[in-house]
Amino acid sequence: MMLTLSLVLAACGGNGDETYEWKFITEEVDGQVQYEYAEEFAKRMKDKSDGQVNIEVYEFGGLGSEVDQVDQLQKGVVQLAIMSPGFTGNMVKEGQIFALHFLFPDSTKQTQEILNTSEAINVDLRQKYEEHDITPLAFWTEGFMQWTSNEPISEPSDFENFQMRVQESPLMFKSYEAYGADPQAMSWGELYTALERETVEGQENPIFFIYDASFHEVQDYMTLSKHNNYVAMTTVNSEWYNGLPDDIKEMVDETVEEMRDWIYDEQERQNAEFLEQMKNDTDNPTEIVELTEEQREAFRELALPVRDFYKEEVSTVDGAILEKLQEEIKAVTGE
Ligand code: 6CS
Repeated sequence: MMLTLSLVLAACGGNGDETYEWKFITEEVDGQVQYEYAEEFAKRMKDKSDGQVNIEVYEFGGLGSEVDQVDQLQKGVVQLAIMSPGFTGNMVKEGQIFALHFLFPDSTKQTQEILNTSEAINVDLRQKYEEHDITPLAFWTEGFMQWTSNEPISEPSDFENFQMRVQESPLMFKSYEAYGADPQAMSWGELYTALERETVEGQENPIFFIYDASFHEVQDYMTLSKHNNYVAMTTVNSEWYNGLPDDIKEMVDETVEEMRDWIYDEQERQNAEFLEQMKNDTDNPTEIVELTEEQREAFRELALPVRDFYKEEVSTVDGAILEKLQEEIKAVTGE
């Protein structure tokens, strides 16, 4: 009887004296959005647990490339990770949905609302990740993606044979091939040098990242294209997460929920502040060009058929996740 009782207690709640030491990796460095998320998450968990949960946050670089980090989460070397779906493109094929240009609304707020509530993403896509021991607990935007280059980009023909850096996702290749570009995959750790040496001619990222990673130093133009949103995921090792005592797991879930608004405001702030800094950086002048709606439309037209490619060639469930997501997007935008 006593034994049964203690087994039940062990399954339901943490032992009050027990301490937990977890590792949380991010794909960014101190100050950048993902890293700030992990630091704030760690702080909240420590406070809530009265010091029982200690999370060590790792900057990008120390534990290998972004793809290496995916492997470390799967193996449980680390328990938590902020992960960009682009780096799981060759494994969780459905996750490449976020590589489709002009899919989400032209509003980060509405995009975040969809990311928070979508069943296609939070149930169906989550399941696809769980097949690979990765549980995404939240999906969130780091802001609109923009292009940088050394020549202006105002129409698709400007991408003709353009060496474009992308992440490890076949669908990102497709998206840029649709504009006539020649994409190449690499880690962002190698990107500054590649741009400097002109191994690649351009890249896409949110403004805060372009400025903080100093890509503007080795690029002359930033095109405000808003062709996509940068989506990141808060992920945990599935087996580890499912084995947590109930009270500790609830604390994790609650903190994930609290972080949604917190990180939304953080990325808004960083993207706005770094845009101003870039405008005022006379040592490294960058010409900032905003595409008109008409100009964006020309890219959009070429991007649309990539959705069929996703449904027919990429998706393992005949595009069902994309179809559901498109309905959910319509419900939010009313279009
Ligand atoms: O371009 C990249 O690969 C990087 N960009 C961001 C915004 N975060 C991390 C990622 O690895």
